[in-house]
Amino acid sequence: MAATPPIITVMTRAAEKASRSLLRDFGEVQNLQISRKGPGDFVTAADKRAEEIIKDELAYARPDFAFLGEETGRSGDKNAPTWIVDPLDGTLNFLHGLPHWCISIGLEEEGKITAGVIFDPVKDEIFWATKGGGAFMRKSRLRVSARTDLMEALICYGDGRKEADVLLAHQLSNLRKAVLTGTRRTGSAALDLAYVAAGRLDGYWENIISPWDVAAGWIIVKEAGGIVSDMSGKRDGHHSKSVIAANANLHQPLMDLLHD
Ligand code: LIP
Repeated sequence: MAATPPIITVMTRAAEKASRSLLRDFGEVQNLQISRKGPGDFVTAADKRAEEIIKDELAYARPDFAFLGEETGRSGDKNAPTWIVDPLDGTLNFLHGLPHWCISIGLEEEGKITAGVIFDPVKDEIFWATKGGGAFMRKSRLRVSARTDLMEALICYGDGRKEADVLLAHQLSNLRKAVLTGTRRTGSAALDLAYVAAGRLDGYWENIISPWDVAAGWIIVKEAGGIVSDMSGKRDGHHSKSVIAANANLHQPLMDLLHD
């Protein structure tokens, strides 16, 4: 087994440091100060604290890199390598004490994602990948599922934004006619992508999403042999505000079905 790439060690260390703060807060969600960023879009002191920890840790390790975080926005030279960070993906799950949330850190260089780490502290799973280096959960290599028939696929979706409700209802109606095994909705885009990479899900899509939700998972799915794009099929579309990921057999059939 090759040694862990240094950049992954930097990202993992930052995620693990923030996880200690998040796990403390997760044990006391009833005391968390909560504010609304928008309808159903909550931010907690836990999100903000975690992002500060990650930002400081990454800045110490790579002072010349820029930063784009869900809570603090963009800072640094726009032409520099850029961290794209969701300090707490699955915020609503977290707020309700549902143990399905994670820390997502992606690295963008010249417009492409070159490294990603997704850390689920509750299940103690760290998914990671580097461009051309393969995808892993800790030391175990990840491969997407081998299913070729949508009828047998387990497909996941996200529905965080009400603006997409009518479109989503139409897409789910199409899907229910073509997929026997049903659908899943977990509330964490980053873990949905990690699970596609791990072969636990055969596909995932979300019509409205943010770059920090998908940056890390974008490369983890690709390096696990999957295909990830925005809903128009753009492969470097992590800023496009939509996402669809699946194994290589199902990406196009799923996208065709959702656009039908
Ligand atoms: C969440 C995503 C989820 C989406 C939610 C929200 P957050 O990210 O992971 O897939 O449906 O609307 O965007 O807000 O928990 O970081």
